[in-house]
Amino acid sequence: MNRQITLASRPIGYPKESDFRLVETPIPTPETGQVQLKTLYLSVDPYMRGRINAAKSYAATVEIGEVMIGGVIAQVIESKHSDFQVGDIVNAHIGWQEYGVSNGDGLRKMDAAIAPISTGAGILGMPGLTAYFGLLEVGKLQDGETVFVSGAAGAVGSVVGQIAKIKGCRVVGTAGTDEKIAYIVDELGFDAAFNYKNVTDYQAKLEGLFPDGIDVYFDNVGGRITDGVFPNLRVKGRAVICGQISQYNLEKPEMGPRFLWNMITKRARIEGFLVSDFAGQHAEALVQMAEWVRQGKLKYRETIAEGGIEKAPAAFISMLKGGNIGKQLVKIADIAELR
Ligand code: NAP
Ligand code: FER
Repeated sequence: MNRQITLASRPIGYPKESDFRLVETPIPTPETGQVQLKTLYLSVDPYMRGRINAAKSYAATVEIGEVMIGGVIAQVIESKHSDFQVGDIVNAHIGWQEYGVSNGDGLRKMDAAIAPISTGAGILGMPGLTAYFGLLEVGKLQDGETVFVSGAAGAVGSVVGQIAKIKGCRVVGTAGTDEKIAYIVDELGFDAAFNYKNVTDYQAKLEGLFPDGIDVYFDNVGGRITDGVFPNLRVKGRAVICGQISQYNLEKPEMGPRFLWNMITKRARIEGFLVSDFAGQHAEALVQMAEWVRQGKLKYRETIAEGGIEKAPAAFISMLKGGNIGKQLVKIADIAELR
């Protein structure tokens, strides 16, 4: 049988495990032009929180009773598709289930010789690409600038800071535990970092850390941390709005200060983006990212929940509450020797 996680109810505030249900269905079999996939790792990501709300935003909402959407790293276990062989490892979008079929659309082959296959959902996948395009294309980062990144120890933020260091920038990050702060400074090479849970006046804290102001702010979290940034932007500064995770589980919208005056005096730019806006350039960016990983210029960590598909809801909730360092994954199965 195939085991799947479906949406049982729409969460109010933080999701609960009871908002999800484990169901068993027959393993789907491939037709001509399709492959059969076995999930090895499942990715749990912040964007999924928005996809289980009733209101559709940039993408379709998951209906009650439907399998949770999401990316996986999977192995081809049967192929009726000329581009894929049994044994191939692919990044696929079959959602939270142990087996699925695909007609090949959106499948990306992984090369285990380059890096462990789990990185295809992290540093060499969607989150890494988000960091790359957000910082370099949207943020138009220039060598030697000053960068502040929120959510700095997560899948996206940890890569943002390291790319900024590769570009010779001064980088400060913020994250929610002292262990994460030590990790990004001591292992990833951030110039400075602070635990946002120990600070109340973010504007003053950032004034101290950036006496000459911030050129690029990479925002993963929004809320009060972000409010503290705008008065500290430099002339021609850029605020790249990648995520607003501090707002995703609120039951009531949070009101903030009116900061737009700063955008006038700093002649600054705020721009949001989706990683998919750059889909046509993902392949070439991954070549560069893989090279940086190979050279040791990009380091990464993964937080991997063990125990199979039934652990996916708990891993998702844990990630939303800060339980992860680097990319949060769920281990589903081992690679098999199939050829
Ligand atoms: P992640 O950072 O690996 O994990 C989420 C982290 O958010 C948690 O570990 C937690 O770390 C932090 N967090 C949770 N609640 C918070 C709060 N109230 N205030 C501050 N931080 C909080 O996740 P990710 O996959 O790298 O995604 C990071 C952000 O990028 C998310 O906002 C996501 O929506 C966004 N994103 C956007 C795109 C795009 O195309 N625009 C693509 C991918 C991701 P702490 O311990 O530090 O609190
Ligand atoms: C995508 C566009 C955006 C995508 C993920 C995101 C999985 C994430 C957005 C967010 O976290 O806010 O195509 O693919």
